[in-house]
Amino acid sequence: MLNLSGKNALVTGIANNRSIAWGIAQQLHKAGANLGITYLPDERGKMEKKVAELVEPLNPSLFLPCNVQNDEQIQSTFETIRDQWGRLDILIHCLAFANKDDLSGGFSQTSRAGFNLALEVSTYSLAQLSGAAKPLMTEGGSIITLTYLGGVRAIPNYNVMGVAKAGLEASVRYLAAELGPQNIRVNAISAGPIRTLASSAVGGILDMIHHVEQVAPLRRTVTQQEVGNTAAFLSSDLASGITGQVLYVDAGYEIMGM
Ligand code: 0WE
Repeated sequence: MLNLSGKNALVTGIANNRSIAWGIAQQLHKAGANLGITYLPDERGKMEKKVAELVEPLNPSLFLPCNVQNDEQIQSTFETIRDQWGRLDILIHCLAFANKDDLSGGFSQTSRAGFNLALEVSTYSLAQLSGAAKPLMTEGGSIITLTYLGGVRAIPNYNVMGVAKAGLEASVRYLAAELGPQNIRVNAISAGPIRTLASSAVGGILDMIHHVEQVAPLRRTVTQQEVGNTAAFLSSDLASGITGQVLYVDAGYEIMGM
């Protein structure tokens, strides 16, 4: 049986009850993990309140602000983990951002600033958080990130995010090679399209979901819970031989040619 009791897991990227990170946090909790949750702080503290209320039933023992564009917040997050937990076992990276303007029209029109922003938040942050987690994963560990097929294929409008995800998947391989000797595994889950806060802001997402429902072998999309179950598996000792991989949780869509 899948058992994460005694394991300390940090989950990033929960924005609301549709977040894939929320599906992951729920499944890690169900498997018995001790949770730390980070949120993206805003000026009015609205996000802090909203995420705190949402995660309360999971009894997180840490609840911390962490904007990956802010080095002090990252440092303070991992200092708190060291002081309060002593050790980290599981790091869940569910962070991405691009300017909305850069998720439509021509990729060749992406600005330098928009390109840098998307890769800083969506790609560099995995290396950054993994580097901070490394000294705390003293008994090995599991690092999991979320990616999307648009990192491997040209998907209309995904544009700069596709480049960011290609870099993210390469980062998974380099991090797996670096951290493997310390028994830290690094993998990505490539989720099929799901209606979330991020995807709902994208024009045409419902048409994409409809297309997946016609074409995917399972004739449906996947749920946050299914992604969460896969993350729980990859976090557990059941996946002790798996590192550097991109695992598709997409109802089979990726294998199809037509
Ligand atoms: O990775 C993603 C979402 C990425 C994303 C979405 C937004 C919308 C709102 C990153 N940044 C922003 N910034 C915003 O201001 N997905 C896999 C979901 C997604 O996003 C798409 C998709 C799919 C699927 C964008 C274009 C086309 C398809």
